[in-house]
Amino acid sequence: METTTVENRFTLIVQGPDGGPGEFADAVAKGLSGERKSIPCRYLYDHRGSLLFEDICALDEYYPTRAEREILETRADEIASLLPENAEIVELGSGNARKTTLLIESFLRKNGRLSYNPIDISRKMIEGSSISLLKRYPDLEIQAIAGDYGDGLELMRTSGEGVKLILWLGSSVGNLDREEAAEFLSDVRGHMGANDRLLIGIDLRKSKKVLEKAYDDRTGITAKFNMNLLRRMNDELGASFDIRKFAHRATYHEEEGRVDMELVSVEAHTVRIESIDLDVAFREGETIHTESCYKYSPEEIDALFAASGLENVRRWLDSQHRFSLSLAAPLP
Ligand code: AVJ
Repeated sequence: METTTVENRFTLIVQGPDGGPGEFADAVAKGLSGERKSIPCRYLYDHRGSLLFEDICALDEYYPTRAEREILETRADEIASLLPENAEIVELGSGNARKTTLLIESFLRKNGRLSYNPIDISRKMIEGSSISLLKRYPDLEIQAIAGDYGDGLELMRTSGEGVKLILWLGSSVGNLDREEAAEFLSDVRGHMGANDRLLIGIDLRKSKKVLEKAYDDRTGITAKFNMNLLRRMNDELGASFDIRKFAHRATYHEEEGRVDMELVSVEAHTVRIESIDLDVAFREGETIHTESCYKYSPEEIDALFAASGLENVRRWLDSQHRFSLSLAAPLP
């Protein structure tokens, strides 16, 4: 009997750490000096933030993860059947890859073997999830990249011969504004061959009530996730944020189809950030914008694809029509 070790089925490429602490410092200096304070949302996702985000995914109020998993549970075999036998999977922002397991199993059942190429910014996360997948599935091979999406896509173009199924799950596209989303997907499109496909999960527009609860749960996990940014500035930049002086707020702007997450200063006060030699004055009620989460109608998804050189091959919704999973092909 032949046994394969995990090691000879695993390759990890680590892209140079982009920016490091200096980059965070620059972003904070820029984001907190202007008239309207904001910090780019990717800084929410340090290791502690990523773990809190995993907790968010298990919340009653946070339906997107369950809705997307429901679609994958019922459609993974069908998705596998729409791709040729030599197809490999490339995943953008794989995280703990829990939902991906459903697809991996369908592809393995159908094709006997599978090459899986996850890309994630967190080396710790990608190593951990890769090792556990390889232990579970002896016919799986993993070439992982710890880096950003751009690094990953570039490497995908030069490596691998099979048809690619690119996964972008979890409505991560919602963090980009609508124009940036079309730019990024055009970029993805540019890296796709004629037979490659994109499987993208996108959260749908829905009632303000449901959305605001999803981003402000009663147990306060999302608040903790948002506040973690203040802790991160304290730990990494020598800032002196008193987290009791800020409150978490999530507001759905119906017309724009966007949830905004903010930190609201509950009183007028000044915060010193030592490493960037900055004193930041807050008025009572003043906000720091920390994340935008765009929601789409089915028509807006079609428009997004059209603007990106993609066409919809098939679209699936969960039973409550809260979330969309689309298989898209490059337009010639
Ligand atoms: C990671 C962008 C998909 O918008 O639902 C969840 C982020 N922030 N709760 C989302 C998030 C607070 C999440 N995405």
